[in-house]
Amino acid sequence: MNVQEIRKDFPILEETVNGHPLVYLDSAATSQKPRQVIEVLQKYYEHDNSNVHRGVHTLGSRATEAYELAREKVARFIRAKSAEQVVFTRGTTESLNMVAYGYARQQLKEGDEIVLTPSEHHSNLIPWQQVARTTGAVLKYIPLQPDGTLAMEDVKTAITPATKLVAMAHVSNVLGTIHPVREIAALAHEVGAIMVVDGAQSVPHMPVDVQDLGCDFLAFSGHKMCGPTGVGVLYGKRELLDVMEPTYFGGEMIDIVELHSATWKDTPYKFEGGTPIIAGAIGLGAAVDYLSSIGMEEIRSHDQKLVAYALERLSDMPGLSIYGPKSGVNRGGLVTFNLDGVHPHDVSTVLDAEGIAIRAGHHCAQPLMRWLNVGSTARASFYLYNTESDIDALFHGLQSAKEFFQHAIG
Ligand code: 7TS
Repeated sequence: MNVQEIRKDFPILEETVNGHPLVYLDSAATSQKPRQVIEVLQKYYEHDNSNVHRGVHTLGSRATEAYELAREKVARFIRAKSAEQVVFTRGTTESLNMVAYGYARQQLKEGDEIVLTPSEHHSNLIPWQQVARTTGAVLKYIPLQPDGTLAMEDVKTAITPATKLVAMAHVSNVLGTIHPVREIAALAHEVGAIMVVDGAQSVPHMPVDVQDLGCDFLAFSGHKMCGPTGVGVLYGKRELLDVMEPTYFGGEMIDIVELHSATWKDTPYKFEGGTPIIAGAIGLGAAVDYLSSIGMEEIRSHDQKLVAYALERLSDMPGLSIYGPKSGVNRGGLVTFNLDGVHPHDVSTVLDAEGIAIRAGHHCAQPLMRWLNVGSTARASFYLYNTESDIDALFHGLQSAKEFFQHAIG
């Protein structure tokens, strides 16, 4: 993998920010977009733009073909058995809400248990709280080990015959922990529960094979994997998508409409009411082509190298606390930290003055912040276009932040 060549694909990396070359370390929030994706979007709007599945005119057929081809590309990317198991959504949040509203709210009843972890992103937490509120199901949490990982013994204790649904992130957006979702899915299936995987931070960064993982649903977002914003995916097992209710009702998702009733199309169309996310899906197809041309194994090992280097450089810095597993081997490409006595927003502001973009805040994981006993944290996250020199820039930026605040505090 030639990172210097890859960097040339990303026009935004030529930006200067506050007089410095941009060092973009916020890909877990959203990734940058390569020219190959931007060009496909531009070409679509300039040459093929039309609504899909409707008109019989030439542009309509071209747009429909491109949209359905994108679905096939995504299906191949996650090794789904068929393209019909790929539903285009607005992103991970919408995908998870669709499962909560269209599946769990219909299928769960009082006393059923939903098993989660305390490190979930709010979008894999609040939908299940809503399901619990309306069905009387109960939320149960697998405790975290001190480094944020899960102990299999605790997973086995949490999953019982009352469990109907297990939901967790494949990779935590704060701790970088990679959860053993394949093993956990097998435990869920032993008791007849389904496994919902939040793949927002895994699908962009490592090979994900839904058949190998055995997950029942997988949700992810296009914008974190070199694709445009506003598009994401819900993958589901066919038999579950067949019983799952649509969330939105209206044009294009129907089969026959009478004055007092209607029937739906088959999956995935029954979930894509209204004009779908046409350009977004086509852009996501281009992103999948781009990532595949580089290779997900290569991207994963690049992330691993960067995170190991970041942990090595940052762990020696006095006054810096790093959260999550201490080794880069079984960890996603991000490092979350705090600098003693300095608010993460201030850390981020000082770094921004040097052109370095990181994220500061609660990362949509307030229960996890409480578990870490902090209000917020700073986070640097890496992707295929980052280099060790980006991490060196972070290290020097953090040193200047430390000096600046030590001086300011006196
Ligand atoms: N799940 C995880 C694990 C995430 O990291 C995110 C977004 C989501 C769900 C929601 O994805 P969306 O595309 O629907 O918004 N995470 C982050 C983040 O860590 N910083 O900004 C967004």
